[in-house]
Amino acid sequence: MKIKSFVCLMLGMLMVLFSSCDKIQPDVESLLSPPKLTQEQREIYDALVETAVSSSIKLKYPKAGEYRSAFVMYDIDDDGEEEAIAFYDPQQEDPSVRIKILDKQNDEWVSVYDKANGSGGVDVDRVMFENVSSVDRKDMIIGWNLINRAEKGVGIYSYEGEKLVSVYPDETTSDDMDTYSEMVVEDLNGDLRKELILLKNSTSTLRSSVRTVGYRLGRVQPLVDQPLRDGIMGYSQIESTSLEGGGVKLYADVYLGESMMGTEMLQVTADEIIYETQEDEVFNLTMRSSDLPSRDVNEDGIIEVPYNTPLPGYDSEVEDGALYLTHYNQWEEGQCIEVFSAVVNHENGYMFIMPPQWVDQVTVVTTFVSNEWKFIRFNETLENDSDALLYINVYSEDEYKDRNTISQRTLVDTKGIFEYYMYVPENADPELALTLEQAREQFQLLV
Ligand SMILES: [Ca+2]
Ligand SMILES: [Ca+2]
Ligand SMILES: [Ca+2]
Repeated sequence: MKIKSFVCLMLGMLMVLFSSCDKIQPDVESLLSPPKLTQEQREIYDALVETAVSSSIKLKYPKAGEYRSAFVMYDIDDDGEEEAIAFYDPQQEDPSVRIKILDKQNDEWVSVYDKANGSGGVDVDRVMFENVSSVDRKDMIIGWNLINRAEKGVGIYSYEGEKLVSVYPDETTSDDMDTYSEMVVEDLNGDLRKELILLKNSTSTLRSSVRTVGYRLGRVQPLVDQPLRDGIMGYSQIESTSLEGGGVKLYADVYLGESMMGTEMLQVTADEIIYETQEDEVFNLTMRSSDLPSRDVNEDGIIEVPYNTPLPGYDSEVEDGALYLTHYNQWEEGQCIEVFSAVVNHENGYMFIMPPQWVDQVTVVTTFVSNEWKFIRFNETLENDSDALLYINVYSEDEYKDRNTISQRTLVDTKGIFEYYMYVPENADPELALTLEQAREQFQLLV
C-alpha cells in the first residue's frame, strides 16, 4: 500500500513536471527542488526573491486555464520578448496576493512592477490574454479566488508604461470587482474585441445569473444581465457553439440538488441574452438524475442535451438503483428533436443506443455477475427476466472471469484495462432479437 501511494505520488509529480514542459513555466513543486530549475528560471526566481516586499514569500500559481505555473511567460508589452509574470503571497498580515512583472534587460531579469492586487484576491484561479479594451494590444484577465467566497473575482488589466492599469473595474472608480463561477470569452459582435460572459451562482442565496461585459463607449462595462432560475446549486460544465448571426449559444449544465442535473440554454449576442429554458416546461425536459454532460454525441457539430426517464419497471421516486433511458435532444427555437435514446452505464464508461423497437419494450437488470447488464423484454415485473435479449459485461484485464460465463461472450471493445463483452442468447425472442453484429453497432464507449 505504501509503495503504491509512493508510486502514485511520483507519477503525480512527473505529470506536473511534464505538463509544464512546453514553456519555461516551472511549478511550485519544481521550485521547491532548485536543481530542477533551468538557469533562466533560477535567474527569474532570484530576481523575484531579491525584490519581493518580504523575505519569506509563497508563490501562487493559477489553478485553471492555459497558464498553470508560478511564472506566466508572456510578451505583455509587445516588444517581441517574453516577460515573466509572477504571483506571490508576501506572508504578511494581509493575505492579499501581489503581482510582479519581471523583464529581461541587458541580459538580466529585473523587477519592473510589483503591486498588491487591490481586490482581496488570495489565490489565482486563471490568467488569460485577450483583446478586450483594445484591438491592438492584449489585456490580461485575472480570475481571483476571494477569501470566504465560492465565486471568483475577475479583473481586466492593461499594461501601460510598465504599469498594470485595471480597466475593469475601472481603476479611477471604487467599484467592486465583478464575480463569476464560470467564464466564457468570445467576440460577440465581430469588432475584434472579446466580450466576457460571466456565469454567476451564489452558494449563499442560490441566485444565479448570466452577465456580459465588454468594451462600449470608450470603456469596459457590464452590458446585459439575465437572471436564471432559483435553486441552481452550481455549474458542472459549459459548452458553447457559434450562432449564425454572431454570438454564441450556451449550454450550462447545472446541479439541482442531490444527483439531479439540468441544462440552462441561452443565446448570448452583443445586445441581448435570450433565455431559452426560462419556462419550466422546457427546462424540465433537460433534467436527468445522473451526472450526464451535454455534448455532441453524434458528432454533427450540434450539442445534444440529455434528459432521462426510468426504464420500464423502475420508478425514480422510490428506487435508489433505478436504471434510466437517456434521451439525447437537440434544441432549436424552443423545440426539441431526439437524436437517439440510450442506456448509459456511467460507472463502466459505455452506452448502448436503444434500437427504436426496443424503446418501452425492453428494460435492463443487473445480475449476480458484477458489472453485467442484462437486457430483457419487459413482462410486467423486473423479476420476470427470462426473456433475455442481450448481456453486456465489463471486466478489468486481470479480474477473475467465470469460465462458463466468458466462454459465451465476445470481446467487443477495450479501454485502458477494461474489457467489454457481449452475448446474444440463441433463444432470444425473434421479434426483438438483434444479431451480435447489430448489437455491436449500438455500443459506444463514453469519451
Ligand atoms: Ca516583452
Ligand atoms: Ca466584441
Ligand atoms: Ca450532435
